[in-house]
Amino acid sequence: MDIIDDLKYRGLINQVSDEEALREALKKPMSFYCGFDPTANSLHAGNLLVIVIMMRLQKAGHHPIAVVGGGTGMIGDPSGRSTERQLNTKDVVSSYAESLKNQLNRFLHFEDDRATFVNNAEWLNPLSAIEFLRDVGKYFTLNYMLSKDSVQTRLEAGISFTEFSYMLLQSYDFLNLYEKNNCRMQVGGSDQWGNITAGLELIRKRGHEEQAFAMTFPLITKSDGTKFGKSMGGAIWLDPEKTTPYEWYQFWFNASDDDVVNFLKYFTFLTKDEIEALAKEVEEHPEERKAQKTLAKEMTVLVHGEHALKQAEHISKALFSGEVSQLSGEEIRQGFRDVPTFNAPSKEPVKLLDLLVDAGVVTSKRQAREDISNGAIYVNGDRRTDLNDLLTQDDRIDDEYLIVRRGKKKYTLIQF
Ligand code: 383
Repeated sequence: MDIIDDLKYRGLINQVSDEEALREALKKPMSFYCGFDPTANSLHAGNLLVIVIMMRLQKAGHHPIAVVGGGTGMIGDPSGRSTERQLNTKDVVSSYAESLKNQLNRFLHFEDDRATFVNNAEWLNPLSAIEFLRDVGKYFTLNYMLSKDSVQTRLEAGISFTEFSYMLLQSYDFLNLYEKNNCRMQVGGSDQWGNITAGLELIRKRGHEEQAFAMTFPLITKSDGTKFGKSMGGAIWLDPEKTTPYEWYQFWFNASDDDVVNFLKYFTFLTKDEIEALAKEVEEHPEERKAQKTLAKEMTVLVHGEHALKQAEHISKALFSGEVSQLSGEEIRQGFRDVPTFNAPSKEPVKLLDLLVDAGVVTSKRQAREDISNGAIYVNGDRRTDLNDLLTQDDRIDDEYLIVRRGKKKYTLIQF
């Protein structure tokens, strides 16, 4: 399969500017780029698809140019948004840009000049308004700019001149990379089609004859209609401080049977045969969740590495079986991030009965007695039925935690 056929099999192509010519051009190594604006201190699951596509193209012998938008991030892309963005300060944008750079570094091979990293602040920040209006603005008609979706959808609610101009900056990037880095293609999500084709327009109008290309990927949709890449707590981030590797693992593990095969196609490097075997498993033994397990595994190794995968699997198993005593402190912090935490006020031995009330596990001593007698209370995975049970420092896991569970799922973490 050539790269275009592979991308097509995976359902990854939304639009291509000239498919036949592109197929031909991709027979030789090609430099291509994708841009990422520093709008937060981390990339998120929504950016990952493009990153994986850049990896696929690199594996196929092409040269990725990863662009961080230190310049464009000062302006704000209106594409795919119904409201004006809040501008960030220069310091914030450049610190975000630094974080994105570090994250992007992990996915592409930069050694031996096999990939390039650039920040568009390099050429956009020194550009004067006069130069910009003469060398870029002059090549675009208002009519052309107004016809773009990103502008059309904002005509009613209003769009600032700043965001309106964004497409010209992205076009200028493409031109600049075409001229200086021999870049012949820009890729991005389907929200970027308007900006990318504006770049093609500029390259053509500036008299360049060698063809440049645009390729976009579909927006990921989920079978239940909810937005991809969001969980109840908000966006799913690549930064382990924002979304722990365990949460990341769970996010993929929870893919529905209707979505999981598509996600395997989009995001993993499994072959067609491997994916089809897993699709069969979904049909025949959905309860085993083999496809989900594979997806979660692949995605966790890709973003967080083998060690993080081992931990995530360990945490998932422990939480599923209730046998939490083998967890390390670090695993507990990951797996119990959303769980209420109570700091014991002293290191002295404490009666379980009192602790349950103090930590807010139950609302009254009477309830605590009832729960203990009924066998509904577990400490570190062990059922505790003794009303006089005393907990000491020796009961702690990893010298730090007691994990109290009431009933099937209600956990409280106690630092003791
Ligand atoms: C900046 C300068 C360029 C080329 C592109 C850019 C960024 C672009 C943009 N992209 C999104 C972002 O940064 O805003 N104007 O969050 C997202 N991308 C990728 C992909 C996606 C897009 O980073 O569809 C999702 O991740 O294109 O929304 O010269």
